[in-house]
Amino acid sequence: MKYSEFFIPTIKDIPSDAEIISHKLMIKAGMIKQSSAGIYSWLPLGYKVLKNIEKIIREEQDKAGANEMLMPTIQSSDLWVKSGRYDDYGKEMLRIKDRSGREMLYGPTNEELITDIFQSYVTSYKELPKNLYHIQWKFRDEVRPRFGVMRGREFLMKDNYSFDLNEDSAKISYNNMFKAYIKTFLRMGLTPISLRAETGPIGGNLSHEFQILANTGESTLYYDKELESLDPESLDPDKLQSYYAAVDEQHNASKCPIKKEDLKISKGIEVGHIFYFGTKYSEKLNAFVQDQYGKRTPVHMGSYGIGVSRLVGALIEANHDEKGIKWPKSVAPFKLSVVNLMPEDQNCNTIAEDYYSNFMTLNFDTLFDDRDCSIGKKLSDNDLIGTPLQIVIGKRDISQGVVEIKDRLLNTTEKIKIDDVKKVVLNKLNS
Ligand code: 5CA
Repeated sequence: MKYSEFFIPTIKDIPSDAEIISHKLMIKAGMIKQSSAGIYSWLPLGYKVLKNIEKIIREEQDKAGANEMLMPTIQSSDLWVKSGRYDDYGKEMLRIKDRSGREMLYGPTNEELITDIFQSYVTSYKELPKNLYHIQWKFRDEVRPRFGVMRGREFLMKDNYSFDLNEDSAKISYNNMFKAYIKTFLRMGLTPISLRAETGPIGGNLSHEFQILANTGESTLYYDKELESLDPESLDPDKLQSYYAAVDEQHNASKCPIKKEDLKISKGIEVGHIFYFGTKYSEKLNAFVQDQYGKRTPVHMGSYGIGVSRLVGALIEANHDEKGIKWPKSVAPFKLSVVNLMPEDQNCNTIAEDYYSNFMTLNFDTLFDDRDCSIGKKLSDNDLIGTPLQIVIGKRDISQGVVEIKDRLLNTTEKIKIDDVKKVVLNKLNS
């Protein structure tokens, strides 16, 4: 993509209601535009990141055996009346009447709808277990939407729902998702800390929250230091769940079961939440199957959420400096910038275009900064939007036969011979 053709409305003046760094940087870097309180348009740069995050989540869900589908955003109130949550959800639910006066709502979550879909088709234990998910916009009329996409009213969530014959089997499904979550967040370059959590309006008695470490996070976490060095190849959910981890309110220093030297204290942001709630919805919404003895039995369910749009903000909270965003490679909107500081110089142009076409041909999403603007603006914009690797082409360097390669994540620059650049950058992109 040529910068001159891409819509990145970077701005200098940040609205005063942007309190936290990720919100400020998302607006400054032209990623989102508020449309009304807690509701945002995703501009091209922001949308690219959102899609990259979705892709990692989708790949890990598919690998874990979950089936992707898509349920509507607008639901009828009927199923919610049956589950008993139509009143319970209170003002957080956006209620809508259609033209014939039927009560509809913008889904804040999908337990009711998915349970109804399941019960329409599945009648035997032989068809279990099943795990269905979708990535769909939700609406919750939060009392105080704030922090940009971190606590929006409209937000994108990946939510799945597991169906099992009994509790033992449901716990296998739960642990399977637990593991998929850890892998998902590790792939995004984040450090996930899992902890036992309250179940709130979703219900049930087993639940874990997934927080990611970020110095600017809202929660204070106390946890076993082992949780900071997980190996994605050998994750044992039972073992992970046995490590100590707690938020402020749960932590009591005098009762903490681990040694002081093993205890870490850091700030975190909740990005995922999983629940096992047994037969809470299946009994009310008639999701019964015949078991191996021919007896009708309600299915055991779990639900599993990841805040997809919140992750964009959380990733920035975990990865930024005074110049702007530092995207981990796996989610970066562009993996590489080719920054031509001298577009009026034929030599610089030829070299820049050669690098650009080379990396585009190799399928690396590359931003070619071909703009006619000051050198300072070019350098600061590329740092602000956080491209992890940057090839900076300047006239003086070229006359000495070199080009600068900047690693935004390590904060290093090196001069590389013009002819070695492709090889060196390719190695870095693949590492
Ligand atoms: N039905 C369950 C799991 S599918 C559920 O709704 N869980 S939840 O309420 O915990 O939400 C799941 C995830 O969505 C949260 O961990 C959080 O990352 C994200 N989320 C929740 N509320 C918001 C919000 N207002 N803005 C942005 N993300 C949110």
